[in-house]
Amino acid sequence: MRRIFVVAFLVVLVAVLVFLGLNALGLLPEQAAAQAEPIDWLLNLELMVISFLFALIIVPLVYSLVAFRRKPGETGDGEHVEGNTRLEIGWTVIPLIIVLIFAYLGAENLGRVRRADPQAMQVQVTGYQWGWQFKYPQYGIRSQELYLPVNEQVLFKMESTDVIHSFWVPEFRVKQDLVPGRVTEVRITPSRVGRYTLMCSELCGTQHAYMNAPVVVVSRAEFDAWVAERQAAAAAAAASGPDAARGEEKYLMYCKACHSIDGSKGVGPTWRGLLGEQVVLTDGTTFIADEAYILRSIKEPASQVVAGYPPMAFNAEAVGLTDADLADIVEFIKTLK
Ligand code: HEC
Ligand SMILES: [Cu+2]
Repeated sequence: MRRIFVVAFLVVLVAVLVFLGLNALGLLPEQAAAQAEPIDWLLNLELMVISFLFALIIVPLVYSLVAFRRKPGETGDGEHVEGNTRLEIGWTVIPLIIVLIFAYLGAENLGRVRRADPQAMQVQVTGYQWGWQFKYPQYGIRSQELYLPVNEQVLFKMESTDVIHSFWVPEFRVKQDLVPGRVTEVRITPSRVGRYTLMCSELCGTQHAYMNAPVVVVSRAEFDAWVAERQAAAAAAAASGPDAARGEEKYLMYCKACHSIDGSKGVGPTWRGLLGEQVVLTDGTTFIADEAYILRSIKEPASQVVAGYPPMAFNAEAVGLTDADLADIVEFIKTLK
């Protein structure tokens, strides 16, 4: 009897210490979305149960090793034990009940995380190798930075132009895959003003590790000011003609992963000296690269594949590049002698 009390006391003590230890590790980044609360609550509960189960197994095991070890001179066999029906029913039924409780809590929790606000602002997310593009259909703007107003639910509609990517801001907790050929959704209500990082969390090729985008959560007033600024910039860009400096910005955002401008070979051919250069296609045709060829290469990459390369796996239209953007890029390519 005394032994049982000692073991029970040690189980509780070790469980509490393990739980405090796990908490002290600081496993989670700060909470910055309403959806993070129920998720963290459930995780915390699971950590408690895990700590207790750990203690329940390890403490009696270690205690038995020490308390019941062979005494000097003892040579006989141990006592023969033939099953224990009550114990076996107990250790089947109790875990079953715990698992069922967690199934219920998990489902209830998922319901809270998915709760939809019909007023939610929509943002269209496009993931591509290797970057992110955000469109705000309500405001007619697009951006490489994800600006969000605080305390308002956002409905993300997500598409991939190539392979599977995954949308994840650790501070928001929820994570959703982008799957080519369909639209996936996730709802997030940012709850804390600040700067975060969106990262792709599905291995998607050589530049996967750099497939990040800044996330900026601001007040509604600041968000509106940002929208107005983006709209004005887009209008100004449309009014002026093609511009090499803007083209360079777009190159850095969309094309740099595969095309160098210093003559080195990447996933795709370098752009240095591209205009006026002799091009050899996979079907053997050769010609001198002009503006029309460059534009066609971007818009219909499969129609003319440069010899020695795979077809370009990049869809300019899908990531939201307009004809004006492409004209800027061609203007930039012209400067690369
Ligand atoms: C995922 C990698 C990748 C990205 C991103 C990419 N390209 Fe390409 N690109 C290629 C490959 C591979 C080729 C060669 C095969 C072909 O011609 O289709 C190519 C070929 C080209 C060519 C023809 C080049 C030549 O030497 O004849 C042009 C022009 C071009 N890309 C423009 C662009 C522009 C503009 C962007 C950004 C808006 C871009 N590409 C983004 C991979 C990429
Ligand atoms: Cu990715």
